[in-house]
Amino acid sequence: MILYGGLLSPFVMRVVLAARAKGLSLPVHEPEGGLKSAGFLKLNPIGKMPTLVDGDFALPESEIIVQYLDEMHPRPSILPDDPRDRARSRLISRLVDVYVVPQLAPVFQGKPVDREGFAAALGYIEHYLSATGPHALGADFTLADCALMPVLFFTDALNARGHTAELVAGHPKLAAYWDRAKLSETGLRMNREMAAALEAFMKARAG
Ligand SMILES: N[C@@H](CCC(=O)N[C@@H](CS)C(=O)NCC(=O)O)C(=O)O
Repeated sequence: MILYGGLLSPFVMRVVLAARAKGLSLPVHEPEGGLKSAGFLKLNPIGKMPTLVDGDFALPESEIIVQYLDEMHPRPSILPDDPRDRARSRLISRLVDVYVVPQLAPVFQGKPVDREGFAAALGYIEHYLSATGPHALGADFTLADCALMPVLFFTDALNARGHTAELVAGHPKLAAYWDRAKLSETGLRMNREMAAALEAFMKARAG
């Protein structure tokens, strides 16, 4: 299996974290010729990362890729056993996609952070987080952590642009979660990889 994409993408990192948690080896490669090349569009007509290639099967969309990996390699599962916790895990991932990521996108286009909108999106996550941790839903590392940790990287990395770390600090469960998660082995590795990818992105953009 190969995952096409770059580690700065929170969607790519979601899949990478899930694969690591499951003990799967999943090399990540930037697509040769880029996301909009004819060759890549044959694999994924949406022209976005991540795209998983497993033999003759190519699959887009981070959430669907994580589900595929989980069904192909069921143990350890990336979802909790309890149906309500499973639903909560999927919900946090959905909330990240629908409410948190759209708050990050304008910052990459040089626009200011919508502090009110960002705080509201983080508030939705806060509501569903475990009060005890260590992970998003409690004892087990799940899909919710895979979705959440990469976007929390950006709240630190982009703090200078919009005091986004302060917005996290305004949500006690989320702040405590992120303080723990970023010091975990998984979090330290992820932060190193995303920081290196962000630096490379900024350098390339500066020309
Ligand atoms: N819903 C998709 C979102 C994927 C996505 O937007 N990826 C971005 C990188 S973070 C991308 O490939 N952007 C390139 C483009 O839109 O041209 C998923 O979960 O995989």
